[in-house]
This record gives sequence, C-alpha cells and structure tokens, in this order.
Amino acid sequence: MSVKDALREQRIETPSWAYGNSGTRFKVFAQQGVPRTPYEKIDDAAVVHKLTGVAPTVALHIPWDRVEDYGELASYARDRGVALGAINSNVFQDDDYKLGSVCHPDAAVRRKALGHLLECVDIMDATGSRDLKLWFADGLNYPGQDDIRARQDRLAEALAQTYSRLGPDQRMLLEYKLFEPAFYVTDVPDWGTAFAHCSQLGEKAQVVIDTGHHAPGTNIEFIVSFLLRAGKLGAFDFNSRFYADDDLMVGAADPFQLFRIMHEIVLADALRPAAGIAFMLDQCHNLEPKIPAIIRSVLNVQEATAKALLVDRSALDAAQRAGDVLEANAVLMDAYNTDVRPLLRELREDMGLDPDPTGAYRRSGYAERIVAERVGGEAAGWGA
Ligand code: PSV
Ligand code: MN
Repeated sequence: MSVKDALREQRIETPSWAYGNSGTRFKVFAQQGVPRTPYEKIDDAAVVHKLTGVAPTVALHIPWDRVEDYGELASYARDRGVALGAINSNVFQDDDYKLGSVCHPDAAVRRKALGHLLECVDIMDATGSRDLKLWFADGLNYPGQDDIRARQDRLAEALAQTYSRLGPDQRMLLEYKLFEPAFYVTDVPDWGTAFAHCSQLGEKAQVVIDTGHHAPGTNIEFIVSFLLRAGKLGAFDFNSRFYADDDLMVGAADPFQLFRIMHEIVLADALRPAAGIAFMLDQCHNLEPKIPAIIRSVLNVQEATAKALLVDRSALDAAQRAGDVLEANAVLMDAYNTDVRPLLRELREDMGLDPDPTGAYRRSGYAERIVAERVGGEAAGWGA
C-alpha cells in the first residue's frame, strides 16, 4: 500500500472533553463559544473531521456526556458525518470514591462503581461503540492506608464482572497511570499491571497507553512494541507532557517520541483500522483555543505517521542484519527529518479537502459563530 493510501485510511478519535473548558487545580480559564452540551461537542468534532478528513469518531465520557437518549445522540453524530467512539467510564468524581472505586474497602462503594461500569456497557449498546475505556483513580496516599493485595483482588473481581457483560464485538480497554490523584500506591500504575489483568480476562481486554502516564524517560515505544507482539495493545490516549500528566497537544513536547511510537505501529502493520488499535487523543486545552488545538493535534499525529511510513524498510532491515548501527540509525533519522507537509497537503487535495485545515478553520467563521451563538447555559468542563 502506498504511503498516501495508508494515510488516507488513518483514523484518529477526538475526545469530547477536549472541546470543553479545562484547567489546573489552580484555575480554569473559561473560553467563549465552548459547547454546553454533548450535542455541541459533536458539532465541534464534526468540524475537526470535515477539515482533516481523518477524525471520524468522538469519544464520550460518562457522566460528563450523559444524555436522555444515546441512540439519538448517535444518530445526531451520524447526521453530521461522525460516529461515537469509545465510552470512557468515570468512577473518580463522586464523594463516595474518596478512598477508591472498584478497589474501595467498602463493598457498597464497589457495587456502585461496578454499576457505573455496567451502565457504560448499556450505553455502548445504544451508541454502537466498540470500546469501553476504563481508568481508575484508585490508590493510596499513605503506607498502611489499605491492603495493596486485597485491592488487586477487588479490582480483578470488578474487571471480571464487567468483562462478562461485554457483547461479542465489544472490548474493554484498561488504562494505567503512574500516579495522580494517588501519590503512594496507584492500583493500576503501569502497563505490566494492566497487561496482567487483561491477560487473565481474555482477548476482549486490552491495554491503553496514555502517553502522559509514565515516569519521565520511560521508553514508550518499547511498551508499544511489547504489547503489539502480545496482541494486547488496544488503544492510545495521545497527548504531550513535559513533567507529569500535562495533557498538552500531542507532538508538541516530543515529536520524535511520537514518530518512534508510530514507527513501531507501522512495523507491526497496525495502522490499518482493521488492526483494531484505537488512536485517540486525551488532551486538555487550558490556554489555547480548543478546536484549532485539536486540529493541530490531529495534524501532528498525521505528520509523525507519514514520517514513520517513509522509513526505508529494506534499507533498515539490511543495516540491522549487517549490524551497521550507524546506517540503521541514519535510515530512521532520514525519515524523521523529511518534511512531510507537502505530501500531506497533496493528500488533502486528493481527498477534496483544503490543504491547510488550520487556515480553512480560521476562514470558515465557525469560531466567531459559536461565540455568538453559544450564549447562556453552562459551558461544558470542570468549573469554568
Ligand atoms: C486520567 O488522567 C485520564 O488520562 C483518563 O483517560 C481519564 O478518562 C481522562 O484522563 C480524563 O481527562
Ligand atoms: Mn487518558
């Protein structure tokens, strides 16, 4: 398949919450024109897809995106040229979850959390979503606070019950995170823990790599490669980080890392939608305007992917076999150092799109329109 064909087939999922207001624990700076409902988030996601041509799905987060009728929300999305993607559960914001959700020492809280996970599968049935994405804020702040091993048992129990509720074409994606909000123990802190639970559950359980969820310096492409080999990589939550879980635009902090990740994907022939890896963004745009930031992020993933597709595989293979360290590295760097922007402009023209999605957005007047129209009501987000 040609590089252009592979890029034309690429799919990047945008997160509903990235269209809403967000901030740090110090302040949420509200922006004008931010969506007030899941429907308006879908309107914005549809604009991103229309301009980029490669972002046809939008992930929901429940209860942030709770609506009366999910089937209707799905058809609203369809009418705008997009589809609903992964359903993200949220068992981290109720007061009951102070000491955890599915790992909580109190069985009543665990039951409530499990009820939410099962409700998310009901929502998937209504939206036609394939993926249930689970991230647990569960953990401990102090040594002795709870029994680490018992919490693993509780986690395994909740995962097993949720897993058994999945339909034949549904998957469970388990996301790990080193720390935050818990600072001493996190119950799913790393890919090994997620991998072990998913392996025990069965083939419908797979691991999510959020690129911001590792210790500094972690070799993420190694994790990608390992999980691909094991058939256990389900999805990415792409974003950039300088320090911790910064949730900045993907490709902003370390475009070379993004390239290295996409290189592993291309090597494993896992870019094709049929390979089943969901390439999602999980970002917060605290300072920058949201829609153009999401467009930029999609383009950054596309650029890294194009470079990865340009790696001269036979030259790389020959250099590796010959043990030619310098040449092997040079082959990879040649691809990384290629300016792929002309190729991507050409691709967009072939696809009937404006070659410059950012400029097209600016010229569309959409930003001014939503500022004028989205007056009153409550902007989506955390507290702005
Ligand atoms: C947790 O930090 C996380 O990465 C999970 O994916 C959550 O669903 C998401 O962020 C919430 O923004
Ligand atoms: Mn995430």
